[in-house]
Amino acid sequence: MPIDLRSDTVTVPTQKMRDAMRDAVVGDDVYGEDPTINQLERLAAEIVGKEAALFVTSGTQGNQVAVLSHTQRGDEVILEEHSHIFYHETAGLATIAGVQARTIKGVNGQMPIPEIVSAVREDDVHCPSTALICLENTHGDSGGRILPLSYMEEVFQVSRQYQIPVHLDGARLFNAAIGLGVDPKEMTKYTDSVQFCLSKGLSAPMGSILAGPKEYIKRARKWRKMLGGGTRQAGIVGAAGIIALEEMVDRLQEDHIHAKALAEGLACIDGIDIDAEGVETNMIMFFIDKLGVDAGEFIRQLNKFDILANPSGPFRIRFVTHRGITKDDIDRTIEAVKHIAAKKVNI
Ligand code: TLP
Repeated sequence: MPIDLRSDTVTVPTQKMRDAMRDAVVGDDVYGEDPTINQLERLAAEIVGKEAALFVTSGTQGNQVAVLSHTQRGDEVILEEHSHIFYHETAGLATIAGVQARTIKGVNGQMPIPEIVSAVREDDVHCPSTALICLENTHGDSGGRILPLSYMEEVFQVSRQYQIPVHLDGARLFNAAIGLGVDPKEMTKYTDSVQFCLSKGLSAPMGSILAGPKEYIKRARKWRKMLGGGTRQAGIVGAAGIIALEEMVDRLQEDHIHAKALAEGLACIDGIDIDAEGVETNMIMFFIDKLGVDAGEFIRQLNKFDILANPSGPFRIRFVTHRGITKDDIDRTIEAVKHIAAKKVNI
C-alpha cells in the first residue's frame, strides 16, 4: 500500500460503517421517508446548532446549493481569492448560481475586515447587490489554517451591520474545532449556514451536510433536487455519516499530531521551505524551489518511494494526514524527502 498523502478524501469507510450501511433502514428520501437520513440530518443540525440540515452528495454540491439558496442571479458574493468555492468548484458560482465573485486576498484564509467592508456594494443602479460573504474553516490553500473565533465574530458583526448572510465552507469544520479545542457551535454561531464534509477525515464514503435556518434548508432542498441530489434510499450511505459524526471526530487529533511531526521533520531538511509552526491541523504545505526541481518532478521522485502527494502550485507540495497514515509512514516520508533533497539540493 502506498503512503497516500494526496488528501483526507482517500480515507475508506471503517468496518463499523460497512456493517451499518448493510443494515441501514431506508426509504425514499425525496419523500422525506428515509429514517436514516432523517436521523443524520437531525444529528447534524444539533451538532452545529442550526434549526435544520440537509444531506448532500458532496462538499461541492453543498456549497453550490448554499450559494443558490442565499442569492439571486446577478448578485455578488464576497470570498477569499483561494477559497474552494471560488477556485475549485469549476466556476459553479458563475454557471449555476449566476452570481459574480468579489474575491479578496486573505492572510491564512482571513480576508482583512476593512477590505470586506469596502467590498460591500452601495445601493446604486450600476452595482450588483452584495448577497453573501463566504468563509472557509479550515482554509485549504493556506495549509489547513484555522480562522480564529475572534475573526469569525468580527466578520459576523460586519455581516449583521450590512444585513448580508455568512456561509461557512466547513469541509474540515471538525479539524478546526479540534484544533481550537472548542465545540463546533462556537464557530457556527457566527454563520447563517454551514457546509461540512462527512467524507474527508471522518472517513464516510461520501456525503456532506448543509445546515441553517428551517426556511433556508427548505429552499436548499429544492435546489438540491434541481442539481440531481435527490438520491432516494440515501440512508445506505447516510448510515456511515452517522458513525462519522458519532465516532470519528475525536480521532482527528491524531492526524494533527502526525502533521506536526511531519512538518517538524521536513523543517530540518536543507532546501525544504516550510512554516512548521503554521501547521495547525492535518495539512502541510511546503516549497521546494531551492531544490531546483518543480512540483511535478518532486512528486515523481516521491512516487519512487511509494509515496503519493499533490502539488499546490508550481513549486509547492501539499501533504494531508488522515486515518490511513501511521507514525511509521510519517518517519518514512521524512526519510524519503531527505533522500530526494540530498540529491537535488543546489542552494
Ligand atoms: N477539497 C479537495 C479538493 O477538491 C481540493 C481536497 O482534496 O482538499 N471545500 C473545501 C475547503 C475542500 O477542501 C473541498 C474538497 C470541498 C469544499 C469540496 O468537497 P467535495 O470533494 O466533497 O466536493
